Amino acid sequence: MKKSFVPIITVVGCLLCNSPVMARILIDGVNVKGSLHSVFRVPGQTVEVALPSGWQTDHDAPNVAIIVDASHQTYQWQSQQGGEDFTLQVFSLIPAERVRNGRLGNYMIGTYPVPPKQNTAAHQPPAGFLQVSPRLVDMQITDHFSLRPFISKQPGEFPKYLYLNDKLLAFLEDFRAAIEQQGFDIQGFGFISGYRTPHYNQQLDNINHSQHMYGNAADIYVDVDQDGRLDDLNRDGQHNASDAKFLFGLAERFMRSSPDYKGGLGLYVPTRKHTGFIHVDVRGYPARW
Ligand SMILES: [Ca+2]
Ligand SMILES: [Ca+2]
Repeated sequence: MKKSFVPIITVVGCLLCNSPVMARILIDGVNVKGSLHSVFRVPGQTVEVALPSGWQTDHDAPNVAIIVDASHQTYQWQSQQGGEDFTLQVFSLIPAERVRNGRLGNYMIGTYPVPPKQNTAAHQPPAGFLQVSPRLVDMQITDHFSLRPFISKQPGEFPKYLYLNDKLLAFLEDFRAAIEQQGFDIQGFGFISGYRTPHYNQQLDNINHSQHMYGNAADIYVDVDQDGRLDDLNRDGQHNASDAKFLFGLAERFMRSSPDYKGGLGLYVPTRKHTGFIHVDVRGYPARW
């Protein structure tokens, strides 16, 4: 981080601390249940932090508004009863107006479709991009995910740039926990891709309005044994399409039972070129393929 400071806001009356299924903290309306979360905003934007009912800060202010400046910032809250803490990392983005001829520095961003498809929030070009230096690559951005898997896989020197909707991060954390509750010893996911620049997305001959370009999407698989392919989730002794369908079913049931999340789910069975995986996104309305 170029600069960080840590205002400790003490939380008292931690009535919900032992209830993992209940709302914990709302960050710009996103329900965050873990102990580490990150948001990506351009300078001047405001991040609204709302503590759950029953929590108060030592300033007697249950709601906090953070105004983003030109440097990354870290905020931390601690439970007065101990044992609970929450860290919010606010990443300051390079404004999108700085993109020139489809580039930021030497890094190819490409061009976002204009006008946005359907003109929905899910198709609005990012307001800015995070400059990713080598030292940021393995930085944790939530409890179980670092920046690394979300970086566009296109060739190019550092600094690289990306945008992420932090609601995707909350989704991935919650979905990971849901899979764990099914009895799988899962830490993170294997990633096929996270953010894609329009430049890279075009090279992949992908659809014009891919949610990957808007930081809303990830292509993931369960890889507890870390051999680079989807695990034998249905435990039939074989690695094949049925495991991808099993994962898709888990995601479908999770999304259907989670009012916080509406979005896309895509099934990709294994081929000679890639393992089985699923696409997930938080576009705000259902899509299936
Ligand atoms: Ca595996
Ligand atoms: Ca199997």
